[in-house]
Amino acid sequence: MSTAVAAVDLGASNGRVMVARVERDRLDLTEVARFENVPVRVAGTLHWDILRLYDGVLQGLRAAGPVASVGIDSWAVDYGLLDADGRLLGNPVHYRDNRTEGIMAKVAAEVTPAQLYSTTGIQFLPFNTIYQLVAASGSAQLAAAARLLMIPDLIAYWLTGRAASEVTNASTTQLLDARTGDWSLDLVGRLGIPATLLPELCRPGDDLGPVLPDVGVADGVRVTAVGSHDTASAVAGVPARGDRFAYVSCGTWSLVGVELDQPVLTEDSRLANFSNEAGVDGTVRYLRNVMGLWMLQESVRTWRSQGMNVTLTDLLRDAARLPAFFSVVDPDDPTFLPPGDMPARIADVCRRTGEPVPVDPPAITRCILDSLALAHRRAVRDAVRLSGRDVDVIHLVGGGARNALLCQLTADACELPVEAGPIEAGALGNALVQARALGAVDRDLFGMRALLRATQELRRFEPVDTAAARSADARLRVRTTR
Ligand code: LRH
Repeated sequence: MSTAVAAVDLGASNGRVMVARVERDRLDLTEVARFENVPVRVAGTLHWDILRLYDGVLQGLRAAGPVASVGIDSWAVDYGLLDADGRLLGNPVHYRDNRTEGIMAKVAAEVTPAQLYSTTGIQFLPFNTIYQLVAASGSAQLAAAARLLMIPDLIAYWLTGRAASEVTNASTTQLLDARTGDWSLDLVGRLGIPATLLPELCRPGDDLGPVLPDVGVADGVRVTAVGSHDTASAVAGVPARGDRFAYVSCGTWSLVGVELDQPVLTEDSRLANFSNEAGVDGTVRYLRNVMGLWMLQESVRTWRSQGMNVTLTDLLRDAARLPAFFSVVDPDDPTFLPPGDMPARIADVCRRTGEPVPVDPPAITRCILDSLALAHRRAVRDAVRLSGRDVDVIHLVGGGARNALLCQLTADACELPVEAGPIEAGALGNALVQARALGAVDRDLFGMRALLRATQELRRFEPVDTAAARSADARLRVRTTR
């Protein structure tokens, strides 16, 4: 007897509803709906079109057919605010909006970075929820807010009426205490954030209740909390054999790191800007955010808006013919974070650092992929050094696993084999946590991973040419101040 569950996986560029059929030794995944996620700028602020996304979720659930449970995961850090009647107060703001510029320094004046890190263990990224809330302080909207719900929690609330904050995503707020796993009320108080905004925490596998009848879909179907941070579900969906592995969850972002039992809260870890995000089953996702395929997505968008007829297939084919690691940038340069003309910014950074300036789309594509592979190298090496965890293999999961050139370059740059796939690691991790909560599989995290190894298509890339990456890495270290 198989159990069917629906995994809702919302990403920065699209959302998907997938149906997984799970048996003791079988796991099939079918996409039943895919919809675009197009942010909208209103009065100078970049927003998520959350009702359009919710509608996509509802349509997907209608298309899913009978399922026993629904689980929702999405990108991290962003939230909606509800008033005392439970109504949404405006569209959630996009983490790439510039309202948090300069806010990190403001927070540092209240709570030193060392204190903030030793409490939360979270990487300093300008868009973390903590900075978004401080940026919004004094606004009429925040004053009117009774509750804050992260994006997947908001969708779950609309489906069930239950307001809870799932812990893997809550950890990305930079407001959670990494040792206790609870909200840091001390931190929240010091920053003047009303503690009443923060809902009770729940964990992957918790039952959030049935879908309400007036939602009009999947009436009575249970909603189960999953690793609601997409990266948490993707890491649960890494088909690793043991614990000697690093992962690259590669999509809009590359999230690069290792899985641990305990957080690493040292000064060295803070200085290397590593995060201890909460994972499924109490694990720690010790990782760094690397800018990811955003740089390529945004370049393609720019070229198309300039009337160029580029396709990803052509770009990757032409880029593969160019010399390796000829021109590289540091993808973590904050200049690459906002939307806009990416090729122009890459050229500027190359000029500034004395790298050859890539001029045409294939050369720019090549520069992005080489640069990402080098950033993967640095993050894997830092994770190993700072955590003491040795690794024999890198699992590259998510949409980036389709990109054979990036997988090979990552193997070359990291000097380690790369196992690529599954592409849908997030949806699979989401579905397996639900299936386990329903009793359809009786496995721990590694048992679930064995099921993934047995059922999903994986490709292996051995390191071939490691010298070019090594010398480009050395060159980049000298040329950039970061
Ligand atoms: C990837 C992701 C990542 C976050 C970013 C905001 O989708 O969730 O883990 O840092 O989006």
